[in-house]
Amino acid sequence: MKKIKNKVALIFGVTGQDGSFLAELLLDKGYEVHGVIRRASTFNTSRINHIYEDPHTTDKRFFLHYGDLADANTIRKLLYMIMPDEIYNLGAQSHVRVSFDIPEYTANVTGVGALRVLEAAKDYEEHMKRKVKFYQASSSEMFGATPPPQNETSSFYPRSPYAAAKLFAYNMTRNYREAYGMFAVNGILFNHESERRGETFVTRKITRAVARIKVGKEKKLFLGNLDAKRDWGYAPEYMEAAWRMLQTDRPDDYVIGTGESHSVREFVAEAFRVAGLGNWKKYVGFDSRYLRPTEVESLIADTRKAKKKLGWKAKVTFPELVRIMVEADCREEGILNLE
Ligand code: NAP
Ligand code: F7E
Repeated sequence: MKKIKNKVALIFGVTGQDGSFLAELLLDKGYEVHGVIRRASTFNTSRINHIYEDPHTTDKRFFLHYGDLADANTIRKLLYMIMPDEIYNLGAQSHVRVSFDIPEYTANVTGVGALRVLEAAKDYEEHMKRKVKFYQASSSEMFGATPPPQNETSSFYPRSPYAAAKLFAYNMTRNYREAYGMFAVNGILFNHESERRGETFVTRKITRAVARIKVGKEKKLFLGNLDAKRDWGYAPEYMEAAWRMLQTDRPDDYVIGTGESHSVREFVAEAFRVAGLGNWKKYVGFDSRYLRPTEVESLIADTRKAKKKLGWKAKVTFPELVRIMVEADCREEGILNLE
């Protein structure tokens, strides 16, 4: 890979699934990478521990800073201190179901948090006479009830506080681009998963349960709506797309997905099949706690623009994704071979 020297990136949400893959990708490309982490009473850096070297080594290129998307002062201070070329805002209260329980907090962090970063970036550009590129982690959830396939020109119809907050952040990103000429882009990413996916999102909940059932630690998996359809891809590939968006000549918004959709039921069936557990219906129960007051029924990405302008296309297929995740969770439980 060609190394890009002397570029500095700042990542909000570096401890999350995507943040950890993006940090790896940028370090591989030769960037100096700064990540913002939240103070927590327990360790929250498990996804990035493997790339966080000894702070005393001399050629260190990965740095962590305390901060929070609810804290505008610190965001501003970090920008002036780090002087990044690229900012990736991946930070969010990202759980759709939870956003119905904590709507105000979700609006503050997922929505206004993006505005805080944009405002700090605008201020920084004006005062430092330097340009900084901004990436906003927008979401297919913003399409909500709009029928598939969805692309950059589809209308938005958010169905949760999370989606409404993301739509606010999306619109602020566009507005800062148009009003102040900033290089600000929205990556409208459809669901992307991995062995690092949070344990309460449905894919990881399923693959983790499958592995635990396989070793006898659990007997049953309780889920909500099995009919919902999602366009599921593999997270590391999506971070490559995010990076490419900031390397174009002109800031724009892009839909990123596989173009294929599967139901939660299909994911369950495939995961139990890969693990060799037989009929999944024996193991899966229904719990209404996992239903949402308003559901997003079906998402399928139309990614023609990303293919044309970014030369990006998803490679990992649905069965491959399920296998990657089931095998990783089985390894966690000590099962090294599923054949
Ligand atoms: P994730 O695993 O939930 O990670 C979210 C990150 O945001 C974590 O690092 C988290 O820190 C951080 N964060 C939460 N609240 C914060 C706050 N108040 N201040 C600063 N940071 C905060 O999410 P992900 O799957 O990697 O997704 C990355 C981004 O893309 C999110 O914005 C998500 O909404 C969006 N998105 C995700 C998908 C998807 O399918 N994965 C699709 C479209 C868009 P802690 O580790 O301390 O909690
Ligand atoms: O739900 C159904 C649920 O929580 C997927 C986030 O990354 O992607 C993610 O949001 C589907 C929904 O992801 C359970 O009702 C059934 O229809 O894995 P999820 P999500 O809501 O699609 C978007 C693009 C983002 O931007 C978000 O940040 O699965 N479902 N039973 C369940 N979901 C969960 N979590 N748990 C269940 O037991």
